[in-house]
Amino acid sequence: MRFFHLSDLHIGKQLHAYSLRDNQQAALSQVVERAREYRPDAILICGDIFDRAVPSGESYAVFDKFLQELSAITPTIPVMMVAGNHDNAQRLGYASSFLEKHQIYLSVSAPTQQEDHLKKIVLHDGYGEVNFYLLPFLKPGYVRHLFAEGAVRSYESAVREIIGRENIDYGKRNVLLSHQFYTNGGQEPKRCESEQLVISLGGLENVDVSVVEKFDYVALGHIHGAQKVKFPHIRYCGTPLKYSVSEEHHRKSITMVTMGEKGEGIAIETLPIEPVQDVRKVRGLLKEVIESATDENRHDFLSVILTDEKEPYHPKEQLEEAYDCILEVRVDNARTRNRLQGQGEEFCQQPMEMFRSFYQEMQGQPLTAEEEAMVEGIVDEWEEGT
Ligand SMILES: [Mn+2]
Repeated sequence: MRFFHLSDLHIGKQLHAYSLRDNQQAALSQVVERAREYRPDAILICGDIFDRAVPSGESYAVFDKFLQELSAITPTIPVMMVAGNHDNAQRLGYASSFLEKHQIYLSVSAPTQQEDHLKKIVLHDGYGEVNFYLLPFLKPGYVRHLFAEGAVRSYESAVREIIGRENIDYGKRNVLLSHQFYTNGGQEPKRCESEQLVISLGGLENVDVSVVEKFDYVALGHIHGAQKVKFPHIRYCGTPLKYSVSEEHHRKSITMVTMGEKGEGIAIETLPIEPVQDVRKVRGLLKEVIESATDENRHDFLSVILTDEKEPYHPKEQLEEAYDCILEVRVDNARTRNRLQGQGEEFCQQPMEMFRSFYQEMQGQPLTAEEEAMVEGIVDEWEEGT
């Protein structure tokens, strides 16, 4: 049995102010091409299908096109999906019983009634059956009422209890789809900026992998960099695209899992997804950065750090003559470094950092160098006054 493992599509996500629609569409088309080529027995998508709880019409169109292209492949490849923390259960669950007729299986919420159970899909190969358990993102409060008082006190106990009540036969081959923050004995997976995980105090969102290690494969979503958690068979496949500058060195891929007989172990391969526009950090003098533009790289998303001692006039505008998508421009020179040292890094950096991210959030784009200077002036004045 062979299956593709995907997660965190975040359809509709923007990178700074730029739409990623074409990039997302291209990445999903590559998944379809690979599916035609490798003919997996199933495609698993482990949460955060959409970036927002209320996806745009355009986002639905991208997702719809993806499902349509997949379902055009014959024989049909079953698709299994669980909701992530970014997805809205009701919206994602729309028409799910209709979709099942086309072997598209969707689980959007954990059991809420005593008689409810995890959605389980059974596929067969030459070695017998493989059971796929679909566990959507859950918080302890969603399921606490199903158990004795005090049984569910954390994310970990919630996941343990919810899996425990399924009476899974571990003598068979079982696969779990899950979208949670799994850790290895308190050791956190490598994270990046686009995840926007809210880590509650005391790490209560963590679920130790011991809770799921008896599955033959655990297909995870939530963390955006591909990685195993403790064991090769417990794995985050990562996003299909780079969703933040902090992911510039990630190699995005589809995880392809081949499973043989029970106890034989699994084989994992990664099928690269080639980006249309790469996300890159560049550093140097304005002149150098501009001169390094080529026909191939000028469409990439760039995060630029300028090292000019004499600060250039309207650097973003100048860079935009050479490149199509400038995400942000920062300056690193004697002035900006002295400022930090002179005033005590933590103390003075904070208001500026906070304003930068506030502005980004409100305006969908970073401050220009001029605006940056203006706000810095205001912060300076305020600091002198306090
Ligand atoms: Mn995500």
